[in-house]
Amino acid sequence: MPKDTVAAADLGRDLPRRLMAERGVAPEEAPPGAWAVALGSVLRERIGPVWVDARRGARGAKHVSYLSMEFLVGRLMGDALRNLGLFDEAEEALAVHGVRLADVLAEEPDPALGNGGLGRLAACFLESLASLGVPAFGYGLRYEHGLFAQSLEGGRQVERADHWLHADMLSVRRPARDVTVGFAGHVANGAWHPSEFVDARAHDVPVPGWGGEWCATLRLWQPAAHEPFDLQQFNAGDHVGAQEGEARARALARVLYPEDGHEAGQALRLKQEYLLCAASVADVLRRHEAAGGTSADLPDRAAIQMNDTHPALAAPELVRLLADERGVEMGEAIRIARACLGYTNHTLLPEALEAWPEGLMWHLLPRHMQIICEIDARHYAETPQRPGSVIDHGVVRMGDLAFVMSHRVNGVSALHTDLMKRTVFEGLHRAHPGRIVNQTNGVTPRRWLRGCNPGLAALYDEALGPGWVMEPERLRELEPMLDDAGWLDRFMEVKRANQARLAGACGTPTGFMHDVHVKRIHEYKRQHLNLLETIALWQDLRDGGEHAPRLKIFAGKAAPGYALAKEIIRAINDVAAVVNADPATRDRLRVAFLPDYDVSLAELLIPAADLSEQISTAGKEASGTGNMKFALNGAPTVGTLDGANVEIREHVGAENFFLFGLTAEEAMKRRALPDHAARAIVVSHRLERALDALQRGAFSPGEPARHASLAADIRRSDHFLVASDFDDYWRAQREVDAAFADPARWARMAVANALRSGWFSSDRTIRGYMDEVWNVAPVPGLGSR
Ligand code: CR6
Repeated sequence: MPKDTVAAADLGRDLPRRLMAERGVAPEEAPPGAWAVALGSVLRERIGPVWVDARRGARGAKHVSYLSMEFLVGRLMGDALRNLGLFDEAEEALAVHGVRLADVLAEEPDPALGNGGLGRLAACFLESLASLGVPAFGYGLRYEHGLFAQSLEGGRQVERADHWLHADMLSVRRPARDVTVGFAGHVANGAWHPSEFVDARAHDVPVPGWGGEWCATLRLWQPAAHEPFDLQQFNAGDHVGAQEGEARARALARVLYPEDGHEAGQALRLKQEYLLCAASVADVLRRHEAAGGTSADLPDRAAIQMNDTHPALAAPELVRLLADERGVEMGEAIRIARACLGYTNHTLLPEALEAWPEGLMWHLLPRHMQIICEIDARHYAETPQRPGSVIDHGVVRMGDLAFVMSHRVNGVSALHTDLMKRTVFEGLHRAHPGRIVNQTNGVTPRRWLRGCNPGLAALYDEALGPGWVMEPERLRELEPMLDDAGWLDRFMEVKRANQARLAGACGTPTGFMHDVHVKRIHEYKRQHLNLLETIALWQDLRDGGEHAPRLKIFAGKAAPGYALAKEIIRAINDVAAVVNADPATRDRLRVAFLPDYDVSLAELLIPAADLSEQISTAGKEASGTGNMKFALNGAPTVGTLDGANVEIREHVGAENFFLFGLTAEEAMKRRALPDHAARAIVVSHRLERALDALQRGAFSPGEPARHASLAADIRRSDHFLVASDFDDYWRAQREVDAAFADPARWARMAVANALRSGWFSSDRTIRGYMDEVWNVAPVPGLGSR
C-alpha cells in the first residue's frame, strides 16, 4: 500500500488551487479539460518525491534500459492515480465540485506511440519493473503524431494525423539530459566526423509502480534542430528557408513507422532508429560514468534490451563509444557491449525482419558500417559453424546483427522460441546453443484487470483482499467458486455491466454474445476468416438455423500502405451494413466495426467480451498479448495453436478453450500443396457459398466487383490458409454456441479462464528477464514483493 506521504495528499485542497494556477479558472466554471490539466499538475507533484527517491535509491545498482521504437502507454493519469493509491480520493475531491473523475480522465489523449502488441508490451514491462522495484528506464521517441487516427468513410479506413502533444499531462522536460546526435560525414583515422547534427531533447514520463514506492522513467527523445534558425538567411529574405533546419529535425519524429516504400522514407526510418539508439546509449553511459563506473564494469551496472531489431544500432553505437571515444580495444569493446545487450525477437514474418541497404548505411553511418564489418569478420572467425554473415547480398541484416551482439536472445512464447531455433536463427542457434531463451509475454494486471474491470476487481478484493494484484496467480485460490452458483452469477453480472458500459460508449447492442476480434488488421490474423464465418452464419440463420445471438465486434487499424488489409476493413463494414439491416436475422446476428482502436477502447472492450477471437494461422503470431487480457477478464478463446494461445490453453484447461485449425507444422505442409485452397473449397459447400456471396457483390450492391479481389485471393493463393481452416473454425464456433446456450456451463468456463490466467502477468515475464537475461535484482527493501 502507498507510503503515508502519498496517501496523505490532500487532493481536495490542491486540485482547485492548481486549476487556478494552471488555467486561471474557478472550480465552478472549469470544464473537464481544465480539471485534467490541474490533475496532471497535482500528480506530477505527488510523483516527484517517489521519482527522486527511486533515482537516488538506484544509484550504483544495476539498471535496465529498455530500448523500443514503440511505447503504447495508453492514458496515464488513471493508472498513476491507482498505483499511488489516490484514485478514490481524486474521485471524492472532484465530486465536491460536481465533476466526475471518469470525465476528467477521458480528457487525456491516448498517445499513439505504438502500433500494437510490441509497443503495449513495452508499456506493461515498464509498469511491472516499477511495481517490482527494479531501476529501469524505457527509451523511445516522442512522436508528434504517433501512428494515426482512424475514421471510417463509406466503410473505408481514412487516416488522419493524431494530435496528442497538446495535452501531454505527466511528462517533464529534462534539458540537462539532452544529447546531440550526428549523421553522415566521413571517417578519418578511425574517428567519425558527422556532417549533420540533430539535438535529442529529453522528455521524461514517470511510471509509478503499484503501491507508489518506486517509479520507472520513460525517457522520450524529441528531435530538434541543432541550429534552428539561420538569422542571416532570414534577413537575406529567405524567411521560410531560414527555418528549414527545424522542419527537417521535426520530420524525424513526426510519425511512427513512416512509409518506407521509397528511398526518402527508408532514410527517414533509419535516421529515427539511429536517433533513438545514439541518444539512449549516450545516456546509459553518462549515467554509468556519473555514478563512478568505468567501461570495464559497464555490464555489472547496465542491462540494455533491444525490443525487436529497430534498436539494433545500439550495438555498433555502444562499441563506437567505447572503442573510439574511450580508447577500449575493439575486441574488448565488442565483448563489453555483448555482455550488456539482449535482443527480443517478436516475429518470424520475413517482411518484418529489417534489412538496410549497405549503400544507405555507408552514407548515413559510415563509422557504424566499419564497426559492423569488424563485428561480422570477428564473429565469422570465431565460429567454426559458419552461420552466415550479417552483411549479405548488399543489405545489413539487423536481426543477425542483434543476435550476434547479444548475450541472450529471446522469443516471446514457447512455440515462437522453438520456431526461432528451427527457422530464422537456425544457423546462429547452432553456433550459440545457449543463447536463445524463452520469455513468454505477459500483461500488467494493474491496468488490464484492476483498472479496466473495477467490478471484477471488487469481487476479487472481497474474496482475497487487494494483494492479488501483485500475485494474480493467487486467483486460483478462488477455484472452489467454480461450484458456487451465486458467485458465478455475480461474476456474470459484472460482465453484463461491462457490456452496458460499452454500449453507453460505443452504441453496441446488448443481449448478444459479445464475440470480439480486435487487433491490427493483417492477413495472418485472419479477420477475413471470421468475416467468412459471419457470412456463413447469416446465410444459415436465413435458412432457419438456430444459433446463440451474437454480436461480432471487430476493431483495428490497417497499415496505410497495406491494400488487402484495407479491403478487409471495407468488407467487414459492407457485410455489417447488409446483415444489421436484415429483419430476418437482426435479433440473432449483428456486426460492428468500432473505429480508431486504441488502448482506451481496448480497456472498454476486453472486459465486455464473452468470446476472444485468436485465430491467426498457426506459426505466424509470435505470442499475442490481447489473448491474455481476454482470458484474464473471463472470455474463453476460440483459437488456433499459435503463439501464447498454446500456453493459455494449458493454463485454463483444454475444456475451457475452443481449439480449431492446423498446427504450425501442418500449416507448413499444407501450404506446400499447390492447390490447397481449391481442395478445401471444393469439399465445403458452406465456404463456397460464403465466398461466392462476397465475390458476386451480395454486400456491395452498387459495385458488385468490390470484394472480388479479396475473394479471389482466398481462392487462388491463400497463403494464410483461410480456406483450409474454415470448416474446423465453423465447427468450433458451433461448440461455442452450444456452450453459450447453457449459462451455467458458460459461466464456469469464463470464470475458469479468469482464475487460471494469473500466470500471464508481466511481473512473471519481467522476473524471467531479470533472472535469465539481465541478471538484475530489485533494490533492497522492495525485492520481497
Ligand atoms: N505484432 C507479435 O506479432 C507479439 C508482440 C509482442 C508482435 C505479437 O504476436 O505478442 O509482438 N510482433 O511480443 C511485432 O510487433 C514485430 C506484434 O505486436
